[in-house]
Amino acid sequence: MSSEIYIMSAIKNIELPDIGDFDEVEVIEILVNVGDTIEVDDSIITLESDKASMEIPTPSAGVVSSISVNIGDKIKQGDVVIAIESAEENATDNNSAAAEIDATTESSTQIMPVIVPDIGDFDEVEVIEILANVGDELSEEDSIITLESDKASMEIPTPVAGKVVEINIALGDKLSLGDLILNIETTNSGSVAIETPIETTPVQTPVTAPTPAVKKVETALDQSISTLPKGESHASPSIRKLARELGVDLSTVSGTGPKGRVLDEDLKSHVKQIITSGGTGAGLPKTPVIDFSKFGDTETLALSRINKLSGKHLTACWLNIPHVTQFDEVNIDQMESFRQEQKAKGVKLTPLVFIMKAVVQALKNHPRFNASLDESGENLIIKKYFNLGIAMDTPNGLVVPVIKDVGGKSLTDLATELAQTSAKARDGKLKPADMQGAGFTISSLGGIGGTQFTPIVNSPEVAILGVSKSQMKPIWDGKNFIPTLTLPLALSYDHRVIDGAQGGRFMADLNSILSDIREILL
Ligand code: CAO
Repeated sequence: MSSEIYIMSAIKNIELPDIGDFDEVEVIEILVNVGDTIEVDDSIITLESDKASMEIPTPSAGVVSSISVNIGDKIKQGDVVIAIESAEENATDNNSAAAEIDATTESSTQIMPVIVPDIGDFDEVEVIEILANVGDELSEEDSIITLESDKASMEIPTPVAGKVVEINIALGDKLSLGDLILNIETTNSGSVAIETPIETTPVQTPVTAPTPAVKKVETALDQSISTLPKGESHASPSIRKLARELGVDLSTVSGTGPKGRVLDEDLKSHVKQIITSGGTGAGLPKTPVIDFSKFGDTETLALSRINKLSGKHLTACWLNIPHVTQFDEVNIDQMESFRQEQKAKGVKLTPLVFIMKAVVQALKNHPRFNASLDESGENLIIKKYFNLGIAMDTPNGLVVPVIKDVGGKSLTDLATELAQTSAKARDGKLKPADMQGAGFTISSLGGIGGTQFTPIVNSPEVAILGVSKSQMKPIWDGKNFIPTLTLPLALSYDHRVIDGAQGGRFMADLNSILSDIREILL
């Protein structure tokens, strides 16, 4: 029997992969035309949800034979986006049709190289973690390495399941698109989950691992949500690259394209304006660089990855949001006696779980506080779900995981979930999805101390509650000073969205819910 390599052409439907926690996302751009020749990982469409825009890459190369979506369509996972005619190199036994059929159905062991997929507009990105070892049995989509650029860190998943036979990179290596990460022995027949071949093809001869398009989309999403100002995602990779070369922060450029997308001419006119205005732009004055060792011994400590990421985010929040902070003190005698009763029965509840339930009640009464401004800054998107971000202190810095559906959970459920989530946070095990989807954030320093502090609104949210340590205080009841346990609260809000009077009413309502906890306990 003789074997040979031949090229066959097949029509493949390219479907929308799993793009995370989104459904029915709008098509805002179609980046290919019928007849275009596209390579693996070329972007084919841009989708936009209320949270992020994301370019969807093709997992297969070929010639676009039809486009099944239109601008404005709302599409979901599994919808056909385009069809391509692909030329595939196949090895088969040309003497036996039966052998050919067997080959398509039987699984066989093969070594597949896993390469760096298209991770967006990044090049030479550093390996900061290797998450797999030789001999590990991996499932599809298990993370294998973490890369870190100056803008984001991202976990790269394996697109196939199998056993790691060789790791080809080391910590500190700088990787680019297509670099070999590891070799994996797989019994997978080589088909890529998101491809839907219309024609059954014989044994495939993979030369590169299939691109993990699914994870790539999540990565793009994570970046736009957690590390990049929202506007920055609304530009093509080439514009982003040019902006980076010119040192322009794209979030400061107003885009005239669809949905505020920054176009080439927008970037150029922005730069021209800076040049004509004297070259300094509207940037902040720099603080002086000082050699502190002149004054005594010093030590230099590198900021952690989380410090750097949260630092950028907090700076953006601080600079973009006109903050007002309103303070109050709540009589929590009733809550404390209930808490102590529960403690005596062995049920440990910290004040935070009561505060979470009370905040949700107050958010239901004041929907403006559970909202985000849309991109134009002219509309408020009110969230009908009640998920709370909870600021948590970890050895590596501040993280804000999200506790979902707080209204639907009991105090004890919340206490358990808080304990599990803070353990995960401290161990650095939180996933991007664990930190997304909040409508409002609570930062509690009550277990640590202090009488008050002014929390920074966690954009794109519009308000945040700071909680300090409760104290026994003498409160005048009209006749006597009564010893009362009081809880200090600080509500910071975005004054573009919330007026002082609304802030005052929210706080008064929260105060009354917390000082009489019967409503929370129902
Ligand atoms: N007043 C008085 N005591 C309080 C209190 C308050 N407001 N809040 C908590 N406590 C008590 C608790 O009851 C507990 O004491 P007991 O064990 O005797 O009951 C103790 O303080 C420790 O509580 P905790 O901090 O472990 O638990 P929590 O539910 O209050 O908070 C978590 C959980 C994860 C939010 C917290 O551990 C944490 O990380 N806090 C820091 C948040 C932070 O960094 N915020 C700043 C962000 S901006 O940089």
